Amino acid sequence: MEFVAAPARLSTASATFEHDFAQRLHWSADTDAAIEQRVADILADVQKRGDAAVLEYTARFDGLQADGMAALELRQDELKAAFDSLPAGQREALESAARRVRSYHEAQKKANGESWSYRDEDGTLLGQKVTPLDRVGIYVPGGKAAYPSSVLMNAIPAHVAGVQDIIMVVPTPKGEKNALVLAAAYVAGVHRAFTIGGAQAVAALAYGTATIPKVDKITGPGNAYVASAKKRVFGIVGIDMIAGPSEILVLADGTTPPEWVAMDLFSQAEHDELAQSILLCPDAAYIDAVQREIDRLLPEMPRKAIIAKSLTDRGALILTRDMEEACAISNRIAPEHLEVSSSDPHRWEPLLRHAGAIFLGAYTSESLGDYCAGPNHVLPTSGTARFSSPLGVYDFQKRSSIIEVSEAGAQILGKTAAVLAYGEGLQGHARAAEMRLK
Ligand code: HSO
Ligand code: ZN
Repeated sequence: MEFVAAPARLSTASATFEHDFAQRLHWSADTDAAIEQRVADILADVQKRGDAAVLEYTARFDGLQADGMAALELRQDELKAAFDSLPAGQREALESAARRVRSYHEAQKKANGESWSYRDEDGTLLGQKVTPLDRVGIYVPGGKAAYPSSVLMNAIPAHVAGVQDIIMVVPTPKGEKNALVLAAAYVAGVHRAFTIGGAQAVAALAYGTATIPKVDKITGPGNAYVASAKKRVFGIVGIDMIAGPSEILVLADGTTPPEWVAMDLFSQAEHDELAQSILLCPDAAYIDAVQREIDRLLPEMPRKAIIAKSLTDRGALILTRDMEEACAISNRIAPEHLEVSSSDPHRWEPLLRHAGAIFLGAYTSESLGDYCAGPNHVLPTSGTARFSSPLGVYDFQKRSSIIEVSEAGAQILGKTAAVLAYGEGLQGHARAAEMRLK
């Protein structure tokens, strides 16, 4: 079967641009009512029956029969054995990626994850104390999206934050374990791991069962059932974000070899038929060259069916008037990954405000960021980069305000507080402040 990847060709100079652009970018926020109901039922059942319900769903949905929950736990020696079983090349790659991801997140913690305080002139101390979460759950998808790199990207920032108990869950259909996922858990320092998945795993982590400890926050990607379950348990536990299909936007000035750009578009298109790959460029001949490379390279790709569908249904090659306009459109899209494929990327970077991660220069392929550059690959999608940030150490920390009012400080603050408290009709508040006045 022959596959064709035909991304939409748009031009900002065209009279129909706004309409065509809106159609391409459209995100359906529809949720499937049937999935919602099934997830609600599973959550309620796990909350009520605990381990017994988790065992039943795991047998039913994953075809994994176990006598008891103990059989679904992956012990540390099994994680280590998985690591030892890998070829040396894979072991080294995992360790070197983990090292770089760790260094990046340690720098992140230093820069914006430390406690701080200051004293007023009257001796009053004010500050903020940063503490790690006690226990987090990391959801790792099984099946076609079982990514060991995602184990590193979730567990390492948790570790760097100082989380003492990192619990991983990974669906393991028919009990077939993914050695790379287990090995990544070992390298990243996951404390406990269970071969469970789906809404039942999210429920077990959120409510706790006799075997699965209740966590404070659940992070990690998952399918529609997992996403729905995470939304429903939010409030009982924290969650990171609800990640949509991958996206890449390449902003090109026409100086990068077009085959590099074509392959970068493929790199996210191959994740998912719903993934979105977009090229913005002011040079029409260059856009033609990229399309030629797409046609030439596609037949070589093992995932050509997914790539062809993703590019044809959701992809776009957009001709802009100039690079400034390309930057403005990129800001409107707020992509998950933004490549500035230019000989002068620092000229454009100041114009770029909304993106999960910005990759500067022709050598910075997005795929390096997915694995080993260092920054996190869990990023806001579907335009949410307008208001949210990459997964980071800060997602595994929380902040407490610190207030220590001196005797002198209480004389001033007490009067202000009392006035406002009487204004709100709250005597107790006012008098608590006034009692401390001399
Ligand atoms: N690009 C994906 C992450 C990933 N890529 C994992 C390869 N493996 C999400 O942004
Ligand atoms: Zn990727």
